[in-house]
Amino acid sequence: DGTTARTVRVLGAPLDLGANRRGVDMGPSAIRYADIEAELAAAGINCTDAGDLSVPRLETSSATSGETTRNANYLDEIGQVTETLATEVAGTIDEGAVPLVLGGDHAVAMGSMFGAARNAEDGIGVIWFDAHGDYNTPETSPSGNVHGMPLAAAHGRGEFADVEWADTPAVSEENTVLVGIRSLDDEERVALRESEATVFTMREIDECGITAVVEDALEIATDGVDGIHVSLDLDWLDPTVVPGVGTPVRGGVNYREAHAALELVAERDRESDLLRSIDVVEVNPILDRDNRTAEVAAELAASAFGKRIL
Ligand code: NNH
Ligand code: MN
Ligand code: MN
Ligand code: MN
Repeated sequence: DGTTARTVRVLGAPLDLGANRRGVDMGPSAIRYADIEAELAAAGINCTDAGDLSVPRLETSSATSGETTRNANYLDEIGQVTETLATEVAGTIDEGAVPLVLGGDHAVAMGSMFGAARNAEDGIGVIWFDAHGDYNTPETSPSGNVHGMPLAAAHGRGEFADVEWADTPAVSEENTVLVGIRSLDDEERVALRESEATVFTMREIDECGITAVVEDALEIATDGVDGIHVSLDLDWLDPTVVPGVGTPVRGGVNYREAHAALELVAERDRESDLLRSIDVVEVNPILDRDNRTAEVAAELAASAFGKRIL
């Protein structure tokens, strides 16, 4: 209705088992240090911080956990985190707040999406801001890193259909939009092409501009559903802007484009309360310079919740 201020609940998810670079588990601390609370306050948001989920540590996990021989490292541990986080996210939404999940590697988005979908009668859509498609499955992944698979998991594709916590898809393919993509693995590309998801690569942003692309994305993602999940992988931005990410890819969006994109999400949310949950992931303080990437993460989150200049 354009007047109700959002209440945001920050959930830290310091997971690093989904990626092969250590340090991303410190993302939640770095984003808090970048004063996400003040950024959100500036956006007029009531914000509470629920602290960090307890997640299994790499030192006490085995790479080939469980009885499976799947090419998906730590999938059992990550599955536990997914279920815990999904419960937190669903509970937060039930209380009328918007969960803001701080990663952690992008595998945490599975918990966000399965949680956001849990009590959504008409389902949810997703906008995936990322350099990567994150559409691998254990049978296609060249790396075995689960942070390259969360969107495929949310669609229940491939072997995820046999995984208990992923066998009911969280998101319909039709309401899934990827934005800013510029790095896909071969089989991942094939899977995306044959899916119903919409992919806007950097080319579409160059050609049509960020505003037109995100407006289209919002249209597609929100069609017929209860709300959308927004997933922001910081490597969506150009590495010159965000040095603190584990898998940088040249040619990303700049700071102003990223702001414009998330401001559009906020603007649409003011009109129609579409934002159900959001996660901000892949901030790696060890690779960062002066906490710059965490600061960008905090600022972009505030933009998504309606921080305005005027
Ligand atoms: N596509 C690669 C993989 O599956 C890299 C994924 N890395 C990401 N995704 N950061 O956003 O291993
Ligand atoms: Mn990602
Ligand atoms: Mn409904
Ligand atoms: Mn990425």
